[in-house]
Amino acid sequence: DSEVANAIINSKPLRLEDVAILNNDNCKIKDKQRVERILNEFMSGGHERLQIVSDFDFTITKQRTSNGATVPSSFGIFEECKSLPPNFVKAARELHDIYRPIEVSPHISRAEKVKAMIEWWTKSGENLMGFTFDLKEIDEIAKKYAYSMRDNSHELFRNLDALNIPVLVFSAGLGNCVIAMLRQAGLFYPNMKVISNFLQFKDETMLNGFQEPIIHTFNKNETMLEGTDYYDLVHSRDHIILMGDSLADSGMADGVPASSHVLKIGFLFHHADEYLEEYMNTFDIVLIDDQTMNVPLTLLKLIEGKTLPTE
Ligand code: MG7
Ligand code: MG
Repeated sequence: DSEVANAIINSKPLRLEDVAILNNDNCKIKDKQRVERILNEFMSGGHERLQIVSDFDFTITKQRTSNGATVPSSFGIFEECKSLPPNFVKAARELHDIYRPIEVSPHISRAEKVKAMIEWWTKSGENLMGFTFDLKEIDEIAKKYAYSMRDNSHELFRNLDALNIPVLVFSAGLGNCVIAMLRQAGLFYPNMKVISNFLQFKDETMLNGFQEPIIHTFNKNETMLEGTDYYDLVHSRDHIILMGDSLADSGMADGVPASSHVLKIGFLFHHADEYLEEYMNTFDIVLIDDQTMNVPLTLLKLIEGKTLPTE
C-alpha cells in the first residue's frame, strides 16, 4: 500500500535500476549516476519545488501516430485555414523551403542560424498582413487534430494541475494554435503558461503580423520570462523537468538561477541512429520513438511519493 511505498521511498535512496521504465531498450541515459542523483533530489524536494518546461510541437504532440495519421505543427494548423489567401500560403511554403534546411543543417554555425531564423520569422510576420482573419477558424482545424497528443498526456497534465505545478509551454511556433490544440484536446489547464508567437490584429479583424518579441528556435529560454508574473511564480522552483524533441530545446531552461537542477528529457524519432549520441550528450534521458508521456508521468509519481519505483 502507499504508506509502505512512502516508507520505502523515504528511507533509502532510489536506484535507477529499480525504475522499470528507465531501463527499457528505447530509453537511453548517458550519465546514470547524475540522473539517479537528480531524481533523488527531486523526490526529497517534493512537488512544491517542481516546475515543468516543455516544447509543444512534436513534444506534447506525437512524432508518429499508430495509424499513420499526420500530426501538423502549430504553423501547419494555421496554414490549413481555408480563408487564407492562396498567395499567403504559397509564400509561407517558399520561406519554409529556404529556411528549414538552414535551421536543421549540421554544417551551419549557430550565429548564422540565429540570423536566418530572425529573417524567417520576420518575413513570415510580414506576410501576415493586409487580410482579415477569424481566429475561430483555428479552433476548427485544431479540433480535427485533437488525436495528435502523446498517449497519457491527459493524466500527466491533469496531475500537474492538481498539484499546482507550473507548466511552461515554450513554442517558437504559433501560440494561437498551440492554445487551440491544447484546449480542443482538453489539456489546457490554469497552471499552464504558453510563451510563443501570437497573431497581432489591426482594427480588430485585420492581421498585422506577430506580437513582439519574436520567439524563434534559438531564443526560446527562460530569460524571456524576465519581468513577467510567471517569473515570480517559478523563480523559487529550482527543480525543473524539461521536455523537448529538438536539440535546441535543451536550452529552454537557460536563464533560471544557476543553483537549479534541470532534468532534460529528449524525444528522439527522425534519424535516431545518426542523432542518438548527440541527443545523449544533450539530454539526460533520451526516449527513442516513445509516443507517450509515460516517462514524465512516472517521474511525477515518484516525486509525489505515490508509487514504488518498480510500478
Ligand atoms: N516554422 C517557423 N516559421 C514557420 C512558418 O512561417 N510556417 C511554417 N509552416 N513553419 C514555420 O514550431 C516551430 C517550428 O516551425 C517552423 C516562421 C520552424 O521549423 C520551427 O522550428
Ligand atoms: Mg518541437
